[in-house]
Amino acid sequence: MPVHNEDIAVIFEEMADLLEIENANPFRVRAYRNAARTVRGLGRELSEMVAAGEDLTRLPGIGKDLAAKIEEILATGHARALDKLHKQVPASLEALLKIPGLGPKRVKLLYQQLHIRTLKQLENAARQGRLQDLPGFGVKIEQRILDTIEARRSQEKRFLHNTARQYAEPLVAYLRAVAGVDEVVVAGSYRRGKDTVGDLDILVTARADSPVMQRFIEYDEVHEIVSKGTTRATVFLRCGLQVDLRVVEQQSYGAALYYFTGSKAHNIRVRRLAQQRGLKINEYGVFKGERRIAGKTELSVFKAVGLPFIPPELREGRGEIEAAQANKLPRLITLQELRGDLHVHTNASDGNAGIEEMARAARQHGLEYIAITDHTRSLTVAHGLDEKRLHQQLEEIDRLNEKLGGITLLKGSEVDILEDGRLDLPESILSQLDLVIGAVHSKFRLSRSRQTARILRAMDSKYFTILAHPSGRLLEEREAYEVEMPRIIKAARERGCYLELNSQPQRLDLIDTYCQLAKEQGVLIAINSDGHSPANYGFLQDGINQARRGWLEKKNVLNACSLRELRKKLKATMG
Ligand code: DGT
Ligand code: CA
Ligand code: CA
Repeated sequence: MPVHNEDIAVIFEEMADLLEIENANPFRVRAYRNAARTVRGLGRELSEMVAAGEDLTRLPGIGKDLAAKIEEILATGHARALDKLHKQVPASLEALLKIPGLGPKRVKLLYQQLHIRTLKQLENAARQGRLQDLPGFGVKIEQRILDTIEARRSQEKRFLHNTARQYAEPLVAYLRAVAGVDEVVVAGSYRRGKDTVGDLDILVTARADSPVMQRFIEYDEVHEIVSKGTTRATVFLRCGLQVDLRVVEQQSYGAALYYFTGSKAHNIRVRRLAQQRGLKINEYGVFKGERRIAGKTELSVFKAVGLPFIPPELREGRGEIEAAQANKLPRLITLQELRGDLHVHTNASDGNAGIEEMARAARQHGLEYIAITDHTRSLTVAHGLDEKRLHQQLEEIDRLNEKLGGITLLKGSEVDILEDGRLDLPESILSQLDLVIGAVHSKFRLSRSRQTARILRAMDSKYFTILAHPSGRLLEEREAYEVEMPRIIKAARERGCYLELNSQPQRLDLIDTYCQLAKEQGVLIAINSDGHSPANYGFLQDGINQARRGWLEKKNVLNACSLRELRKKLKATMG
C-alpha cells in the first residue's frame, strides 16, 4: 500500500503528542512537530524523492534520525519508535487525546493534577466542575468536553439490521442514480447480515469525473459531515447512523468489497492463508510481489487463495475457511425456500388484524401455510385467550380453511410457560391443536438452573412443539435470561420438538451460534415472523439472515417442509 506524506506527518504528530505526555525533552517534541509540518508542506511525495535517491537531510528540520524514520515508514508503513511509545503511554490517556480541545498539554495536566487517566474519570471530574479551575481550562472547555463525551456515547449505539436497511436502501438507490456511478454496495456487518450494525460501509465504483462524493454529502438525510476526501467520506445521518463511503477503482472492486465486508476475524485468517502461498492481500487486490493477480471480483480473491466463494454471512472466523477447504460449505437457506410461518398473531390477542387478513397477506408473501398462535390467558396484557375463546378461534379457522384457497391455516397457540414449567392451558384443548408454541413471558430473573428446569419441564409436555424466542433477549433493551441453551437443544432432540428462530428484528432469537449447535444436534429450527400485523411477514427476511449466519440449510428448517411433510412431523411430535 502506498505511503503518503500525510501518513508520515500523522505518525510524527502522534509521536510528539505522546512524547509530550511522557515529559520528554521539549526539543525532541518540537523536532517531531516541525518535521510533521515540513512533510505536509512539501508539495512532493517523499516516496518519490526516496525512490529517486534524493538526500532527505537537506530538507529543513530533517536530520539523520528523522530521515531514517521516514525511510522506515515508507518501507513498512509504521515507525517502531511509535509502537514503543504506544506501549509506554496508557491507552486510556491516548483516548483522552482524541477528545477535541484536549491536546497533550491538557492531557498531561489532567493526569498530573487530578490523576485522570480514563474517559470515565474525565467525565466525572467535568460533571463535578473540577476541570474549569485548572490552568488553561475554563467553564466553556469543561462543557465542551462533557458534550463530546455525551455525543460519543450516543454514537456507540448500534442499529437493528432492519432499521439500518430502511436507511440503506434509499441511499443506495440515490447513489446509483448519480452520473458515472457503476456499482453501489453496502459491505461490513450489514452485508454479513448481522442482527445489529455499528455503521454502514458503502462501496462505490464510478468514472473519475463522477460527482458521487459531492452528491453523497448533499444527501437529504445527512446531518453532519465528519470527513470528506476524494475517495472516502464519513457522515452521520439525522437518525444518528454513521455512513462510510469509499470510492474504489473498477479493478479493485472485488478486493475492496471482500476487505470491507469483513469480518476482521475472517479477513485475518484469509490473509494468513495468502501469506502461506506467498501472496499479499489487501483492499486493492491480491499481489504476488508487485504483480496484481486478482481483485476485480470477489470470487477472484477467493480463487487466488484456493477457496470457493464463501457467503458473507459465514465470514466470522467460525470454521468457514476449514469448511470451504474441505468443500463442505453449507447451501444456505433462502427466503424463497420458506413455505410457511408457524407463529402468527391476530387481534384476538395483541395482533392488529383478523385471521383472514393475516392469511391473505401470508399468501401474498408466497407462503403456503401459517399457524395462528395467539397468546394464552396468563398474558393478560396481550389479552390472552382462555380455553373458551381459543375454542371459538378453532371453529373460525375451520370455516376459513373451507373458504380460502391457496393458503392453509394451522391451529396453534403461543402458550405461556408458567413459573413451574406447566403450560397455561389444559391438555384437553392443547390436544385439539396442530402445534403448541411454548414461550417464557415472565420471571426472566430465575436462576440459571431454575430457568432451565422450567423450560425442560414444559418441553416434557406431550403437546409441546416449538420453543418460542428461546433466550428472551431484546436487542439493545433486555439481556437474554440465564439458561443452559446447549441442554435445551439436547432435550429438544431427545423429545422430538423444535426451536424457534423468532424473526422480529429486535429478537432474532435463537442466536446464530446456537442455530449452528442445533443443526449439529439434528434439531430443526422454525423461522417464524411472530407477526402481529400483515406487514410483519417482512420480518422473515431478518430471520433468514440470522439463519444463514447460523449455517442453516433448507433441510434444517421445519417450515421449509411441504405442508404434507410438516403434518407428518407434527403428528409424530403430538402423538
Ligand atoms: P460494525 O460496523 O461494528 O457493525 O462492524 P463491521 O464489521 O461493519 O466493522 P467496521 O465498520 O469497523 O469495518 C468494516 C469492515 O472493514 C470490517 O468488517 C473488516 C474491515 N476492517 C476494518 N478494520 C479492519 C482492520 O483493522 N483489519 C482488517 N483486516 N479488516 C478491517
Ligand atoms: Ca460497519
Ligand atoms: Ca465502518
